[in-house]
Amino acid sequence: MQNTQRLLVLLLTIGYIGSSCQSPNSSQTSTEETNEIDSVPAQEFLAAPLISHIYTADPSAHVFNDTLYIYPSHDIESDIPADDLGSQFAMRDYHVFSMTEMGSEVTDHGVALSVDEVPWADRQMWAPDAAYRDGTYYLYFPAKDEAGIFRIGVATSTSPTGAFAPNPAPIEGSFSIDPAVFQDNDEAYYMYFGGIWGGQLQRWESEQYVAEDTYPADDQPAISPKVARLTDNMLEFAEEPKDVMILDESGKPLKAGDNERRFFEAAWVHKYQDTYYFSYSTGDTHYIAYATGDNPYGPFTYQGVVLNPVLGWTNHHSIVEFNGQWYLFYHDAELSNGQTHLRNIKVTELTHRADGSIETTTP
Ligand code: FUB
Repeated sequence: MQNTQRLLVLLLTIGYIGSSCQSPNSSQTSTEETNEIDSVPAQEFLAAPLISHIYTADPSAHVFNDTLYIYPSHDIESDIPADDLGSQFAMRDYHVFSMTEMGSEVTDHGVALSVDEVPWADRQMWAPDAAYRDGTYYLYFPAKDEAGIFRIGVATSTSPTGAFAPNPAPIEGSFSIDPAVFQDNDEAYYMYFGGIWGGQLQRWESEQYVAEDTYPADDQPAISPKVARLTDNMLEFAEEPKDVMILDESGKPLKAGDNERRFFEAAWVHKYQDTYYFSYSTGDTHYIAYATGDNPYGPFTYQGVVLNPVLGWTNHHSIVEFNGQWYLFYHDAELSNGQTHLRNIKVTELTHRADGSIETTTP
């Protein structure tokens, strides 16, 4: 890693520890109600927050009927102490946002789904995604059940903005976090998912849940994200989830100790000129990285960095084409002055170079 990048990661890590030590009863407690969010100077950032009346994160953007819809997490204050499992991310509902064109006003369509409406879900509604098929919109979301195990649920609506009606049980065979649904040209839909540490992927390595965190040795292949094609009704996995292999330049799986490149969470797939781009967060090294392949199952070969570290510990994004321009949606913690669990979504243009590589964005 270059020295400047090391410094940036160090500063962000310090910021994380500092923010997690702040009292939840600090002045930020009332910001959601009063809309008085103190912000650090906007000129230090590449982009301004898209929304400032509530905290939002993990923006999954899609274009439906020529309108851009954003399906983010809704961050909230919590008195749960911060830890490496992300217990402080105590979100309880989702809002949907829309923009008729880039730069236009962002409309908040209100609560689209609440944890209180989902029979199987108990807490922590983390990063969602959405899809459309045959007149129905699908909202996919992770949440912990009463046993504290992350599962992935689905809810449906005839409107892209909801309200969404949840299925009574999570998707059978689902686990971990951060679902991202990609529609290929042949009308097949694939769900990518998974996250280590608080996302619990490391607890499923033996294909059943083990309430203990075991990680591969640094010189062993890293834990892989998962992919499963969805059934035609979009409500179930059509197959057992498979490993998404991310390879290095010599065709070997990235190693568990390769923290700057290995998968951590926040999977996303887009297709550009017949190439499949699998992008993801490297978690504790704070990058959005990407790897490319020639089919939706991979393997994908590591290519580089889409987004450098943001203010706040987590990095999470989506990539979408809207009116002929590609965009990178992401979040940082500008509005909360770096409080990692109180984030705000942003957008900037994304460039594919002539050789297909992606220009790195510094936020
Ligand atoms: O928002 C909660 C979690 O933080 C998400 O699921 C992760 O991707 C990270 O952004």
